[in-house]
Amino acid sequence: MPAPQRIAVVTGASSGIGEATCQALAGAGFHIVAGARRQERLQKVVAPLGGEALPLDVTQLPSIEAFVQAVGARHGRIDVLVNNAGLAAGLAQVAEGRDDDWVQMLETNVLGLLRMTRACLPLLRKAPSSHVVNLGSVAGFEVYAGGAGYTASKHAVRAITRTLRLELVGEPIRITEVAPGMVETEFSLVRFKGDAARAAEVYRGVQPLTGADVADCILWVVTRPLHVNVDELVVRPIAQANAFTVARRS
Ligand code: NDP
Ligand code: 8X3
Repeated sequence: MPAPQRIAVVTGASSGIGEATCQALAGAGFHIVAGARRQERLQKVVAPLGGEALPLDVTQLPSIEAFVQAVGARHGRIDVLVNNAGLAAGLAQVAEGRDDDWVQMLETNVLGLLRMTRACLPLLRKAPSSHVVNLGSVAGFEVYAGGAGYTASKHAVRAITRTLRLELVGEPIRITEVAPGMVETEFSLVRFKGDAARAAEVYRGVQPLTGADVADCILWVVTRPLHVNVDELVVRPIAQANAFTVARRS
């Protein structure tokens, strides 16, 4: 009997790294279940891949529960969970920081990832072997002025990933943090609340990573032999040495 198609759940799949990850994993034979808030965008991503789009707002516990319940009812297990949904909101220093920005980043990047992982664990345990990939960032081990809310959230992703590694050891569940540097997606447009000129300035004079570059890393970690756990993978553009040291062409 042929092995059943492996199920990959990708959060935040309506754009950027999540969208590219759906494409990369579908290309490797996974059945994709994609979640995000923007359903029209999500449908456009999964339709050509033969995948499924389900509404998901990781800041809302009932939304997470409905999403995971639907995956369980349809597939009975999860082989790969990519916790990708996330965002930065603003670049204000702490003295001028906005509560709603901090709450949104922490609710999405930290609580959303924690709650999504907890909800998916029973289905990850139903697969013969499974894998959780968390999207961290170089902001998970570096800091920069104006980044306190975001860097705190990505430091937390790093801590959660390492904690899960301890808690899951002995089970056939791999756990990886993929930590990219600068990737040109809708990330900066979201951070600067639709200010396209300010977002474009982030990538001026440099060739950033693309969502596909990061998806390639995710594909690589999940396709290693089952006894190989890539604990963390840091990837940046060649022109970026750390979060704020970037060689730009004039
Ligand atoms: P994008 O803005 O292009 O994509 C973010 C995705 O997250 C969207 O699909 C968005 O979908 C989804 N999302 C946001 N909030 C929620 C929510 N509450 N519930 C469900 N989905 C949500 O940015 P990226 O692709 O760059 O970001 C993906 C991940 O990569 C993030 O975790 C980010 O922190 C991380 N990262 C990005 C880097 C970069 O330079 N771009 C570098 C390092 C890490 P929707 O709005 O439809 O819900
Ligand atoms: C995104 C990278 O440097 O903008 O996670 O924080 S950075």
